[in-house]
Amino acid sequence: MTKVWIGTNWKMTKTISEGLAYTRELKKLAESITPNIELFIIPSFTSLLPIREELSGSRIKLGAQNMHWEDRGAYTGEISPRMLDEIGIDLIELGHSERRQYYNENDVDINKKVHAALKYGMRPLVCIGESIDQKNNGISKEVLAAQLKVCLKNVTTEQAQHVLIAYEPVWAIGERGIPAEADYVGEIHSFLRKNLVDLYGEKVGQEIPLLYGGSVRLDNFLNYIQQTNVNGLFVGRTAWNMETFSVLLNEL
Ligand code: G2H
Repeated sequence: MTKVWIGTNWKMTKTISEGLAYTRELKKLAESITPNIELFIIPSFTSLLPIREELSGSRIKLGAQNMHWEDRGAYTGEISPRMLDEIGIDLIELGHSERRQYYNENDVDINKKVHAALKYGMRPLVCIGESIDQKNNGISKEVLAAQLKVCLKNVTTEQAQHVLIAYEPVWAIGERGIPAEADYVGEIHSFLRKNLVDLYGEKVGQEIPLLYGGSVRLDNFLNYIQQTNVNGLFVGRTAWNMETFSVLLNEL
């Protein structure tokens, strides 16, 4: 059965109590949805430990929104892989465009974080995406190929089996985002798949999950998920509310 990855990044939205209430509802829902869905949630750091406990015995995977690459050190305000490993984190979201835009993260930093995550057995969920200027100038594919190459630098074929990629065009994200055309998403995902096959060979390159994210809504998610090489959806606002998220999950 082909797996479909469906997950949500809560960004900076839910408190611990709000997050726990959401998680309890999602746990119940997870028992009734199709088993081929790999479901994951990515709360804020403050909620990770209580939510880890709440998720005990559940199929829902837990992710963190960011991480430093060093094990420890004088990096005020940062969280290390050692700390996340202690909580029992399954995956780490790295390189979201909001991290790149507001905190100057670049592909070289993301590559260091990818290696740190792999060292601790956590799956990196690497986010890549082009800006509207890059798209309008016709260089989306060059930009994405470069992001992929640098973010995955020195990642071996064996390690690549644990990597997930999320394509999130910057212009499609958030309140002001314009939802992408499904055909465009399909074309980009096929391009990314080819790049992954070039990097890691046919078997591993074909198996790396490619998720799509950016204004995924109830009126467009089926169009995205039906595209070849779209292996999942990375959802923001539509998944923060259980009323809408349950509709999406039940229709897959
Ligand atoms: C993009 C997405 C979450 P939204 O960041 O992956 O958010 O669906 O709200 O555009």
